[in-house]
Amino acid sequence: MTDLFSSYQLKDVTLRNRIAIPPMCQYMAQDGFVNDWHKAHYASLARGGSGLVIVEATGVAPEGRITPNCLGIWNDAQAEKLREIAAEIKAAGAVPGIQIAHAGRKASANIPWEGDDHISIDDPRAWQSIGPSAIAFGGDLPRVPIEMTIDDIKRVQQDFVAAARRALDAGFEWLELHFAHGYLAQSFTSSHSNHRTDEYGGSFENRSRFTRETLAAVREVWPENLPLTARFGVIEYDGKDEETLSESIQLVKAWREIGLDMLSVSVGFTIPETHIPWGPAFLGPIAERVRNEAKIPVSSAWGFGAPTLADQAIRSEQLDLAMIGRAHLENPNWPYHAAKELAKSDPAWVLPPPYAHWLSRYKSLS
Ligand code: FNR
Ligand code: 531
Repeated sequence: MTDLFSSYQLKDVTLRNRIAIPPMCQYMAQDGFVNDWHKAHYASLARGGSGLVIVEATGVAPEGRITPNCLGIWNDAQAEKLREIAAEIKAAGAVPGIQIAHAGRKASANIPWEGDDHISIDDPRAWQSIGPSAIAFGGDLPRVPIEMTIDDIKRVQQDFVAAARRALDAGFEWLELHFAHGYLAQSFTSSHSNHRTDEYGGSFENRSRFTRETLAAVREVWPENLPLTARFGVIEYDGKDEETLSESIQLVKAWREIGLDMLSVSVGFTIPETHIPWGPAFLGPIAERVRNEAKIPVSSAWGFGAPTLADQAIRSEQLDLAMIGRAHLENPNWPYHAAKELAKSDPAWVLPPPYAHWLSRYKSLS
């Protein structure tokens, strides 16, 4: 019986269990470079015992970052430093993944604990954002992006290709394209944010062209034997859910034919006015529907932090991987605690030997 601690093989990569740590921005970079914060952060997460650790949204271009403190992989020097992160994750026994991203109209923002809003235009740190149309997200991100020309579209698609090449050279074995959360790729697919009248706008076929072309271009350079995945908001909770979901499932089928190996099912976050039914594992049934109808392996996040919920999602074949995010910020050793709660044998040996040897003999004093 497959459960949370069963191994998982996708292409030539095998994960030691079904626990994945989704990308989580740290907002601690300068000029896109990783530093000691990221090295300690990712080493600590990987040593906690998960099967896959996906490095946070990493900008494929300077203007593709969300904030000035986001990671980048638009140059070789940044990739050279990211090599150390991939090596730390691998040394701890997890598979090193990375998410490459372009923030589109949500770019040029303050970090969350400094406002989470657009940086004022007279602030030297601000930059002009771009998007499918000159339509702002709204709310705290009111800046109107410049509508991308066809040349801009081709340039950004090539930025994704170059970023994929650098990620491979840096030793990452799992690539995730950030097609979700209202950033550039998601904003092309949504009629809320894309009012173009050329071949990249109008019909869903046209609105999803950016993602299909970008995926195909990255597939050309990403090795066939390594997982090429994407994260996509399949639903917006904007009142048009059935329509959006069925369009999304058609698109995921098209991506599968282009060469997508797994989908990380998420929410669109394309507009501020939505009614998201937050709750434990709320996306599980949506992910299961995508898995069954698009016939592609899926992962999903959003409230799977209770070990029994994550385990049940795997046992019931709702998910192939359970993404456990904030619960890992709360406790980097979450897999160890999950193994104990799920009464796995020798739970301590989910951790590296220097911890496992002692914890396997240890009765907590609390
Ligand atoms: C995130 N999330 C996120 N998602 C993504 O696709 N790329 C990213 O870089 C980030 N960054 C990020 C930073 C922080 C601090 C948080 C809390 C979240 C979303 C994250 O991957 C995950 O989907 C959510 O946190 C929901 O899962 P949990 O936290 O309920 O397990
Ligand atoms: C979305 C989020 C919303 C509510 C709770 C947690 C996370 N994320 C998206 C992230 C950035 C941080 C906020 C990315 O996709 C980069």
